[in-house]
Amino acid sequence: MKVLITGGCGFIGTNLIRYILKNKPDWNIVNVDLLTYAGNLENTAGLEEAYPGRYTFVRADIADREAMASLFAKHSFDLVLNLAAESHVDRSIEDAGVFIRTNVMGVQVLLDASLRYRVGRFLHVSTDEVYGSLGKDGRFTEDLPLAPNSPYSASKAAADLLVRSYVKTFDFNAVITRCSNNYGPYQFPEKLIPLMVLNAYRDRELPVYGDGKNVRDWIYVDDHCRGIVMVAEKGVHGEAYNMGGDAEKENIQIVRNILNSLGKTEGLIRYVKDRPGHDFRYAMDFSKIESTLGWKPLINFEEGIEKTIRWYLNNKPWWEKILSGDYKNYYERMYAGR
Ligand code: NAD
Ligand code: TDX
Repeated sequence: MKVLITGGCGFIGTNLIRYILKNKPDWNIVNVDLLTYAGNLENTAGLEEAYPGRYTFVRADIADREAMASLFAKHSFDLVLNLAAESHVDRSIEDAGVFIRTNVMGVQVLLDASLRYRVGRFLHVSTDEVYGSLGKDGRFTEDLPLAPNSPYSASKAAADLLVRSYVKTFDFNAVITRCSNNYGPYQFPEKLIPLMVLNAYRDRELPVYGDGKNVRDWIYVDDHCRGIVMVAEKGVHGEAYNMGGDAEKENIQIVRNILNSLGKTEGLIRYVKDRPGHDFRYAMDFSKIESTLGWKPLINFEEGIEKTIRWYLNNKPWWEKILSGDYKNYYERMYAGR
């Protein structure tokens, strides 16, 4: 089985590649990543040697039609798992352009290449944010209308609709996964949990947006990866599947949890100006994937957050290179003259 994973040098992609190499011995992976600020080649360092013949890295842009055509022509992919994206809401508020390019036009390029080169199945990794925001009650179900509120979530919703249109128009074999907030090893320290862990560890202020009462449903990244593989294998053509961690928390609870775990005081908390258009609450109804495919999250929040905090404490060189900007030179060091 020949699998294309896009965005495999990012947070979820690198965890997914490791999960597949370990658990699916007959899946061989080509990882295509542009290595934007969020892509770190050190995340996948050593995998070629550890899994001979099963893992290949290609640096390319999913929105580059010619590059994708030659890649798809060279490999006959049985499966495409599309994770490449601009993924940070705050950045999309500053500049939406690159979000439209990668998250919408990039998906169109991949869909066209997959159709032309007869890829067996296409799995598009989407997000809970496409549904918009919830009040205090209720959960997102797959049949809700899409109502995104940030340029990031609008670009992801546009991609979902493009995928849907290829299913309907071309009978294209695609499935969509929509997952809640992930956390775990290798998450770029711009997102809430790693940012707070690293700031607390270094006795820096913890910037909490608004009153800190916005709610997210947190899932440990391995649970998401297991679900992606399950949907790729068993999901019904044309369907979307929600995943969630069954762990709703206010942001301020997360921050307090991290401070406690690191033995730091709440004096580090600083309430800052709210994010514009800040979604109040996300919560996932994942009964569809549970009843039809037998998936549910296995790692509870208390266990997952401790594992995550420990990972950051044990991997200081990884995040120090990111904070200093050094990680961006890794590609040049590794590949110069090759
Ligand atoms: P990330 O930002 O950590 O990684 C994104 C990766 O995509 C990076 O390696 C980057 O270099 C690569 N990339 C960006 N633009 C590219 C392009 N034009 N061509 C090729 N590669 C490109 O993101 P993540 O958190 O790992 O998220 C992965 C996917 O999962 C995204 O599609 C995101 O929308 C979705 N998702 C994320 C979460 C979450 O909580 N992080 C939750 C649900 C869904
Ligand atoms: O410094 C911060 N302070 C703060 O209060 C940051 C970075 C975030 N927050 C708040 C905003 C959100 O309510 O924490 C919450 C989580 O923020 P993010 O980590 O930026 O995640 P979110 O905006 O919820 O989006 C995430 O989940 C869905 C991912 O980044 C997306 O890629 C995914 O699709």
